[in-house]
Amino acid sequence: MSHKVLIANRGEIALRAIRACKELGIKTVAVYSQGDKNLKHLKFADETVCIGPASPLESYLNAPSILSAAEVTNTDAIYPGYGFLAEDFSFAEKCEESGFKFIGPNSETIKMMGDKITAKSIAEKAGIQVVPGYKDDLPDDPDKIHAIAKNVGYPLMIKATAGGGGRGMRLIESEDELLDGLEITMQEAMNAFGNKVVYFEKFISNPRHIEVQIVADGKGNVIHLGTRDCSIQRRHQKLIEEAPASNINPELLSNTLDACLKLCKDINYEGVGTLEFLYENNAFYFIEMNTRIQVEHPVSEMITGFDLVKAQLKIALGIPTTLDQSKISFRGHAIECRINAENPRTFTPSPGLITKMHPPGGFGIRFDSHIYSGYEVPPYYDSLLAKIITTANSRSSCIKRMMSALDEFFVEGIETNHSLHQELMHDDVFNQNNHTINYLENEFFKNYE
Ligand code: MV4
Repeated sequence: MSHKVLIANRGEIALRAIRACKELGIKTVAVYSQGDKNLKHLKFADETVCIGPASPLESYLNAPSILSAAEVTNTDAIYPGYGFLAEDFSFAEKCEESGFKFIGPNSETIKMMGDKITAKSIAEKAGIQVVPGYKDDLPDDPDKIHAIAKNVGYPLMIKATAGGGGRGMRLIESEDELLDGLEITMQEAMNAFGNKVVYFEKFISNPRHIEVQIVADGKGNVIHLGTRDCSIQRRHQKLIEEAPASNINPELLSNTLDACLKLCKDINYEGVGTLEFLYENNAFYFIEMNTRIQVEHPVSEMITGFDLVKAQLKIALGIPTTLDQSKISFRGHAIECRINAENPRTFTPSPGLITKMHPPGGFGIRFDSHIYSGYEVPPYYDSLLAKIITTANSRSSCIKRMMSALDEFFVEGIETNHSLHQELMHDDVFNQNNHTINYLENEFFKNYE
């Protein structure tokens, strides 16, 4: 049976998805906004449909328009990628109701994991350690709220159950900030998500950000592709990711990975997914689960040889595939640098015409990007231009390979964070693997001021 997939995304992930479809003999429909008519993947799609004006709300977030495009092209399934509608349970629900397969978990699972309190409870039941805190209903009595917070301990974080990815959370350093902070966080959560329910967590002050990649077929077969360390970030925008995460106690790691598999089996998970943890003082603390493919998926692919996007497509379309942990082996190290169209110090976006560009290449180097000489970066979307991924036997040779890939790579016409990556590849703390989630903002930039 032949399949047709509509790719409801843009940029590098749309290109990544088309490449995977082609390998599987799947027909593709690329949808694009009026600001995106020069996107590279449109040239490789079997069909293209314009879904609206450049503004994301009117195009890539416009569910009726995307579903109409699926209807007129006689699409079987919709590939959401990351961002946009990828974790929007109501979009997945609309796909289900309209007879299009949403490539990912079902809408109930997306909704369940989108509620962070529910996600934490599910994780606990699977035997995963979560950040200690309080996630029951809060009483009205201020004294009782104070008692609960004191029991969690200061500093603590108030997080919106409908938040995630750094949205809807607030640090409370001491009891005199508690009641006002609670009120504000609930109000902000109501405004942003239409849900004011919040929970408390002990503040983990200086952790690494480690995540576990999962693949599940919805029939009880679940595998993991190990860990990624995504600690190099600024304002919740990751800049560098690597696989595997280094220096983790093997027994703790093995127990944590087993518990991640158990979680996915417990909820009969289907598709790829990521369990996010904070890691500090030899302990993993689950924070949330992402039910989509992630930007940084290539580093996990490179250390395992397992194609995550092809797996997504096969699982969703019912193309036979075996998920067998004993067939997964781990080899070497991989690092990804995200090249963004932005000033490397101020992070101000820098859209515009790419007058010249040359991609890096060679052994152990992968370049996932939609840009080309003459491409104009539109101002309407996120600034990701390219992902440079290097793979080598060890972390240190992977870093050296990244230095040489970065030296080959050039982009002219717009500003990029290329030079920031070069500095980081030469940075002592990064090289010694002594960085946490706070390093880039609190130490690296301070040293360069
Ligand atoms: C935390 C935390 C410290 N303690 N929770 C930010 C994104 C969201 N996924 C969870 N986040 C955090 N939750 C407790 N209890 C610190 C962060 C955090 C962070 C986490 C991962 C990667 C980068 C981060 C940057 C700032 C704060």
